[in-house]
Amino acid sequence: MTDTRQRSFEDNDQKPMGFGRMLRKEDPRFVRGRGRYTDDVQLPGMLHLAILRSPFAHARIVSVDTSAAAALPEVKAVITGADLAGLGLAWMPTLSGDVQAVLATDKVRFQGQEVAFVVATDRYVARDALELIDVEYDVLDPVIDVRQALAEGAPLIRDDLDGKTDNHCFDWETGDAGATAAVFAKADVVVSQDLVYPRVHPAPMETCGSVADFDPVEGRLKLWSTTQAPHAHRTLYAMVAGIPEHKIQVISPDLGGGFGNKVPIYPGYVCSIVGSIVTGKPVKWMEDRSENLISTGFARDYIMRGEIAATRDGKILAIRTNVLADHGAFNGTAAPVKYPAGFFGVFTGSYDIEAAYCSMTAVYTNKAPGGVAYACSFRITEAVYLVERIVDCLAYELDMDPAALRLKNFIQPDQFPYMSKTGWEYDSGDYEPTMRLAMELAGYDELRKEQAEKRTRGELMGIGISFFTEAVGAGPRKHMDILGLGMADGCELRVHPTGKAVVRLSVQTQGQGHETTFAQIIAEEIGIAPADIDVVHGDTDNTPFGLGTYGSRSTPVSGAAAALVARKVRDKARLIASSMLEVSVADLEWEKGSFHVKGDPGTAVTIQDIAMRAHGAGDLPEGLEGGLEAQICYNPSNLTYPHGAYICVVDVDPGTAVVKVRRFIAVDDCGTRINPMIIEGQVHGGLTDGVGMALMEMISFDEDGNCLGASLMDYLIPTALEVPDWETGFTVTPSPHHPIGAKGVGESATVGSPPAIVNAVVDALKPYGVRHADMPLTPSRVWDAMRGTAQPP
Ligand code: PCD
Repeated sequence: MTDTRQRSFEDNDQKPMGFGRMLRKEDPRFVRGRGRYTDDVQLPGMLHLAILRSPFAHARIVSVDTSAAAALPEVKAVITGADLAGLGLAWMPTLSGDVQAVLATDKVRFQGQEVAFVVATDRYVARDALELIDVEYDVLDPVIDVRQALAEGAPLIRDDLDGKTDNHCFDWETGDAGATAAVFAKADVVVSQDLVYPRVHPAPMETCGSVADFDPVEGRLKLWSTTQAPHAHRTLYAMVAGIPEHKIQVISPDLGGGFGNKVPIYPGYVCSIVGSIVTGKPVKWMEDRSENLISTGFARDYIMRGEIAATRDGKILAIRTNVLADHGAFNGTAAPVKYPAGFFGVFTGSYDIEAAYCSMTAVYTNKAPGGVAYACSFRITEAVYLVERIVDCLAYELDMDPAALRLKNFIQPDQFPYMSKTGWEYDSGDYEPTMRLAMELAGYDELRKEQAEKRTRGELMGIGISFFTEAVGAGPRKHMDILGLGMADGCELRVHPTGKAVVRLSVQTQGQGHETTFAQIIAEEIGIAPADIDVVHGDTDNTPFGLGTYGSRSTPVSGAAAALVARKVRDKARLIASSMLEVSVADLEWEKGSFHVKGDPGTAVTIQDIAMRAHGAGDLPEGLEGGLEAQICYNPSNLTYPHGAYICVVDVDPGTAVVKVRRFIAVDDCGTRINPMIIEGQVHGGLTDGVGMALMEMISFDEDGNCLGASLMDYLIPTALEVPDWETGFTVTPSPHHPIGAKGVGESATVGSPPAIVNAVVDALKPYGVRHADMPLTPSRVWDAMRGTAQPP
C-alpha cells in the first residue's frame, strides 16, 4: 500500500468527517499573508529592545559603561547584568535543571552571550545605542575543543557553580556493562567506529522574539512569545519573577516554525519582561538571523564511539557506545529530569539483541548553550544515527547486504510489547512489511544490479538504508517531568447549542496543522464536521495546562486527550439521546454524528439536536446538568514507538566529489493516520532537514570560539534545489494504548534520513575502501574520504 503519486487536487478537496486528506483549515490565513506572528504585535506606545552580545567566547567583565547610550533621548532604559543582579534576576533556571545568565554579571561564557540591553522608541535607535555601551573585557582562554574540556588545567567555565572545579556537566549510563562485555567477549565479530554528529541549528524561518506588556496597576503581565511550550514557560516566569501564574498570560501566536528551537526560555524573553516592568510600556524584542544562529539552542554535538558484536552469519548480539556530549556554556536543553541524555537510550534501534550498554560524559564548553531536541524526541536522532551507521559498518565487515542484515535482526511482531535492553517498552511494531515495502518501492534488487554495472564503469552510485524506531509522546508522568512539571496534557471540548464546537488544547502548533488535525480527531469521535470545530491553542488564559509541543508529543498525548474528551461528550450525548428518543441507553446505536434506536435507523437524533437539547428548554434526564462539554487531563501510559524504512540513492561525482541525492524512498508507520496529506508534508519537511544535516549543515567555531556559522551564507540549509522528488509510502501498526491508535510522526523523517543518506554515500565510496565518513558530507569531506585523507572533525 503506498500513497505516493496518488495525490490529486480532488483528493485534497475532500472534506472528511474525521480522518483523511483534508486541506488545512489554517492555510487560508497563511496564504493570504494574514498569519499573526509575534513580530506583528503592535501595541500603543510600544518600545523596542536590542541586546548587546559578547564578542568573546570567554572573558571576565571588568566594567560596563552605559552612560553614553542612556543619554540618547530616544533611549528609555539601559540594563546590565549588575542591574539585574540587584533585582535577583541575573540568573534563571533552564529546562534541564541548570542555571543560565540572563545578562552576564561576572563573565561571558560564549560568543553572542547577552551582556546588556537597551530599550528605545524604535528598533534602529535601540540597535545603534548598543554601539555606545562601553564594555571592558579581560579575555580568558576559551575551551572550544570538546575533547579538551576535561583536560588537566583546562580553563574553568562554570565558576558560578558552587564547588565546581572542572568543566564536567553530567555523567550518565544505561544498560548492563557487565552483561554487554560478556557478550562482546564471546562474539565472532566486533566492529567499532567513531562517529560525530556535528552541532547543527534548527534555524526556523521565524527567529525568536517576544512582546511583554506589564500592567503595574493590576500587576498583570501579558507576554506574546515564540514559544512551543507556553504553559511551562508561564510557570517558570512565575517562579522566577514572583508574579503569580494567574496574573501571567503567555500567548504563543502563529509561529514560523519551531523545530525545538523555541522550547527553551531565552534571556531575550526575560529581558523584554524586565524592560516592560522598568519602562511601564510594552516592549518588543525580536532577534535577527545571526542572533538566532549564535545564541539560541543548537542541537546534537555528540562524539560517539559505537561498537557492535555479532555472529559471523550476521546475528547482532550487542551494542555498546560511549558518548562525549558538548552542552555549551549552560545546559540549556529541555529534558525530562530523569533523562539528562534524553531518550538516547533507544540506541539499540529496531533489533532484538542480547545486551547493550551506553556511557556518556557531558561537558561544558565556551559555546552557545543548547542541546535542544531539533526535530528529535530528546536525542533520539543521535541514537538512530549511531545504530543505523554502526549496523552498516557491520554489513561492510561481514560483506553482507545491509537490507538482509537488518531483516535478519528485527524484533518480531509477536515480541511486542517489547522491552529493550535499556528498559524502553516498545508499544507495537511490525517491521518486516515496512522494510519490504520500501524495498519494493525502491526496486531494491534492480538498484543493486544497476550499481554493480555502474561500478564496472567507475561510476559512483550508492544505496543507503536506515530503519528506525522512535520513542515519542513524552510521557507517563510517573517517569517524566520537566522541572517537576508532569508531562501530561489537558483538553477541553465545548459543544455550543447549534452544534458547533470549540476545542482547547494545551499544545501549540508551529506549522504542523493542529487546527485541522485536532478538529479531525473531534470530528471522528462525535461527528461534527471539522469545519464546525474551532481549535484554540497557544494562549495560557484560554487553554488548559499542559507541557507543550516537542518530541512529536502532540498527537500521542494531546491527540489522545482530544479523542477522550470527545468520548466524554459523546457519553453525555448518549444519555440525552436516550431521553429524547425515549429508549434506554442500551437500545441506542452510535453512527458518526447521530444516535438511532437499534434496528430502526430512521428514529435518530443528531449530535446537533442533542446539543440544542443540552442547552435548551425541556427536561434533561434525572441528575444530568445542562450544557455539552467536558474536560480532561491525559497522562499517557507509555510513549508511542513509530518506525520507518528509508532508502536513499545517491550519485557521487568522482571528479568533484559532489553528492546528488537522486531518489529517496520513505515508508513511515505512525499507526492510525489522521491526515495523510499533513503527514506527507511532515515527512517531506523532515527529509529535507535530513539532507541538510547529512550533506551541508554544521555550526563550527575557530580556536578563539568565534562562531563560523553565524549567517545563512555560512550555515547552509537545503532548498528545493538540493532535494529529490520524495517518494513516500506507509504501513499502519496502531499503538495499542493510544485511544485512536495514533503515534507521532512530526520528527520521524529528520531522525531517520541522515543515516540513510550517509549510508548511501559511504556505499557509493565502497570501491575506495571507505567504511565511514562524518557528516556533513560536503564535497571536500567526500574527496578526503575517497583519498583516505579524512581528519576527525
Ligand atoms: N499526524 C497525523 N497522524 C498521525 C500523527 C500525526 O495526521 N498519526 C499529524 C498531526 O496531527 C500533526 C502532525 O502530523 O499535525 C505532527 O504530529 P506529531 O507527530 O504529533 O508532532 P507535533 O507534536 O504535532 O509537532 C511537533 C513536531 C516537532 S517536535 C518538530 S521538531 C517539527 C515537526 O513537529 N516542527 C515543525 N514538524 C513541524 N512542522 C512544521 N511545519 N513546523 C515545525 O516547527 Mo521538536 O522536539 O520541537 O525539535
